[in-house]
Amino acid sequence: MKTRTITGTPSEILVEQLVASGVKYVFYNSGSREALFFDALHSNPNIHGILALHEGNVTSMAGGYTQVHNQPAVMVVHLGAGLAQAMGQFINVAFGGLPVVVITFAGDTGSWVDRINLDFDHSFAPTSVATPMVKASWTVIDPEGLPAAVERALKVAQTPPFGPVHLAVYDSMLSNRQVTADIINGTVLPLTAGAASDSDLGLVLDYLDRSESPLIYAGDGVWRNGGEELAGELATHFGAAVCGTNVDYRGISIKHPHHLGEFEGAWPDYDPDLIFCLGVKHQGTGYSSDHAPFRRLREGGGKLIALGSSQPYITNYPGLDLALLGDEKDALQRLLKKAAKDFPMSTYTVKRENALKAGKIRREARRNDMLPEPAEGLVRPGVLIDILDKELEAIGGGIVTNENSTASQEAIPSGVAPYLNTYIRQAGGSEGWGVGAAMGAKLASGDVPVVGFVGDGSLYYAESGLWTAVHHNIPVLFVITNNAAYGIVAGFFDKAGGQMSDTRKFAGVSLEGIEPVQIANAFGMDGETVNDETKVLEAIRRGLSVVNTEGRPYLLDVRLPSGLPEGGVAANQFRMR
Ligand SMILES: Cc1ncc(C[n+]2csc(CCOP(=O)(O)OP(=O)(O)O)c2C)c(N)n1
Ligand SMILES: [Mg+2]
Repeated sequence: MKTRTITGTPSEILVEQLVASGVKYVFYNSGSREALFFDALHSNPNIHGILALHEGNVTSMAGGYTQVHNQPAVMVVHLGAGLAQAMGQFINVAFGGLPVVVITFAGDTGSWVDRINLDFDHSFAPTSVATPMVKASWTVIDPEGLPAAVERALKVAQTPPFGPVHLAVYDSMLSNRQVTADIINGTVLPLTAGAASDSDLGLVLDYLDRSESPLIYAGDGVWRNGGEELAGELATHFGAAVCGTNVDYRGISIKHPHHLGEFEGAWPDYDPDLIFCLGVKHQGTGYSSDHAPFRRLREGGGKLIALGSSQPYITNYPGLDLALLGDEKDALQRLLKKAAKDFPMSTYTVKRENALKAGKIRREARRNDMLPEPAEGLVRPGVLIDILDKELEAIGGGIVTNENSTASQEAIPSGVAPYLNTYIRQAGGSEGWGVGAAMGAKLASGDVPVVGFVGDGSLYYAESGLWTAVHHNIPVLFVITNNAAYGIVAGFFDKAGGQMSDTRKFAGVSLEGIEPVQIANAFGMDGETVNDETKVLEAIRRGLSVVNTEGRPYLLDVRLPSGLPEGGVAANQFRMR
């Protein structure tokens, strides 16, 4: 183990340890009590502070950063108040199991007074608000322990199951007294789960071989270990249909021709006799219907098996026939090797045809939904997503952080591996992720282009993030799918069958009279409105060229058909005068 002793202020020691651990960025929002910390951060040329103007964006940037390569991100928010503001976006970090380390400072609310502005009561614990959202949290009292606490936080965040960690540091450490401490050199060694046994993997192959209609339900455990393509190959080999979760379609690319889309819609349609849950965290709605797929499987004599690198990947499956803990990529490599030898691909031609047919039918249905009749002055969502996907592939592929449901990546045409574009989703469904996530993704991806594909409603949770893109010159192309509504919510209001659906007047979901380009301009970003289908191609090309060639952020406000339900209009809502 390599350590070196340094003397400096606690703030300098903290920053020095972050640098020694290989942390390149600290995502933050500033506050006055942390003056010496931000001074030390800004003075160190080996690490960069990235400023967001709201803690939601601090969090989504840090989260988006980790979603590209699964390496840890560090963020600092101001005291208890900043931490509380961050928590809305922490839903995405927590559900995604993202290795984000959040650092806050906290005052002593016991010795002299029991009220300090913006602080939580430390008798209750400075980590209390974060507790439900993090994997571990510690309050740090001794400045000499800062290096160890930082290294431990980074290590725990990236130990399977990956997840966020909170460090609350007493703000008595923000003074300028000199402290001597041991800095721990070197990034935390990447950890992988152990390997599943040969005999257990043999059982998986037997299940796949014997099943008439296998369904592989793949999730984030697969891409975290770099197993996406192998997982796709396994599905192709055995003629298994594929599905994902609507918060993560990367386990097996949505472009895989066997992909049926989201599990919820896929299983009733395909009626599998085997569900192979592969590195996927299943979640539900809190009702007994959550177990419906597994009940149906059991009643039909089907099998339910799960393989993943840690416990969350086997948690929500009642009555598993086989549960395997092991690194997903390693397992996939060995499964494919053994399959090539003992389970010839030609055996599964009929199953492959069935899976292909099912994938095609479901994809076409989704595409049709996104390609209604053309309308003057509007761009159909299917046209937009097709062009975006194609143009990004044409320049070698990129990352799309996708926070919209109107122009879903579920609708893009299938393709042949290797799939060049990566679609990243907000892992916990908490709105306000897309603007920050795109910037975090870009900081992580380097030269790989990033498109922030953001619904209009989603943009308005986080629009000040556009300023961050300008201020730090993070060249992201923001594409706003502007349907002037909380479209998805409006759809549910309609289905609820209340007065709004009877009168076709919808309250609380119409977002008329907002101009995203003006918002971008006000924050110093150029942009344009696109309201003609024939102009989408050139606008996307121009946008990609601005970000990739000129190296600055840009925004396209794409006008889609109204997100209100058919025949719906905005209700007249309360006006004070
Ligand atoms: C923090 C949070 N608040 C509220 C919601 C409920 N919600 C889900 S989608 C959505 C609106 C999304 O609007 P937009 O981005 O315009 O997407 P569209 O459905 O119109 O494509 C809202 C408010 C949520 N998911 N998260
Ligand atoms: Mg919308």
